[in-house]
Amino acid sequence: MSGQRVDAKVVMLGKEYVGKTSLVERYVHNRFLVGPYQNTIGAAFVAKVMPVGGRTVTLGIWDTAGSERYEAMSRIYYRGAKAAIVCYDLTDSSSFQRAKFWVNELQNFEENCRIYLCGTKCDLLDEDRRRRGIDFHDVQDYADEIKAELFETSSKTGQNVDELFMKVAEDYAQLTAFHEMTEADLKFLTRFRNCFFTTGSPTLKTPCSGSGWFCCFDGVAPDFLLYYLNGF
Ligand SMILES: Nc1nc2c(ncn2[C@@H]2O[C@H](COP(=O)(O)OP(=O)(O)O)[C@@H](O)[C@H]2O)c(=O)[nH]1
Ligand SMILES: [Mg+2]
Repeated sequence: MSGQRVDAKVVMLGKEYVGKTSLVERYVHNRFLVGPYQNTIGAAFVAKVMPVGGRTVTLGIWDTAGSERYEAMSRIYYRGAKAAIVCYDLTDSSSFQRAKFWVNELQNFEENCRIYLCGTKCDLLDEDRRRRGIDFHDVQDYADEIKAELFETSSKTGQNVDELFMKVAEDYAQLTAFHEMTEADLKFLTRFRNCFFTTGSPTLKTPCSGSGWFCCFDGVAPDFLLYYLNGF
């Protein structure tokens, strides 16, 4: 993939055999490979271009090995990642414990990386509900606690796979929209220092005393505004 511009680095994490490689295969090649299990050695890289709104985002996906033997290496792969898809097998509760390990790692060492929890192999639950190894609500509570998105996917049927990666790309595109505005908007916003502004285009309302930024929003604060404000 040399020479291809990658916008967002995405890393696949999770215990061996949870289905990380299958998820990438389904997403990138729209296929599900059957046959003897092939464990990923070290890590594999693929890139895929996604149209998001009027833009294109190239996701550069690192598919890691997942086994404890390669744990130290995985750290290299999640460094600088914008998103981590932390996988667990819906039928294997131990894999969920292992997912928590990766979440802790990310929280400690890569705090700007967004976390997407992904429960894999949901087709197995369609076959037999009793195979669910982790209660959905427990995972949802955990996802809320760590501010992660939660998806349940099947690489076998394709269920929710595109949706997962689309969400990753959309979130990333939204985040970078702030950055693209930085220069011009910052100059613009500087004119409104010490003023109130309303949602939409900032309009001068009531000048106020004191220093720093003051703002009041008629509706929901536009994200980019909060971004600037937090930066001050
Ligand atoms: N039924 C079912 N099996 C899956 C699914 N995803 C992966 N598998 C199987 O689980 C095993 C491990 O998958 P793999 O993607 O190699 O896991 P990895 O070690 O996390 O990369 C393989 O035998 C896959 O065929 C799925 O969505 N449904
Ligand atoms: Mg693999």
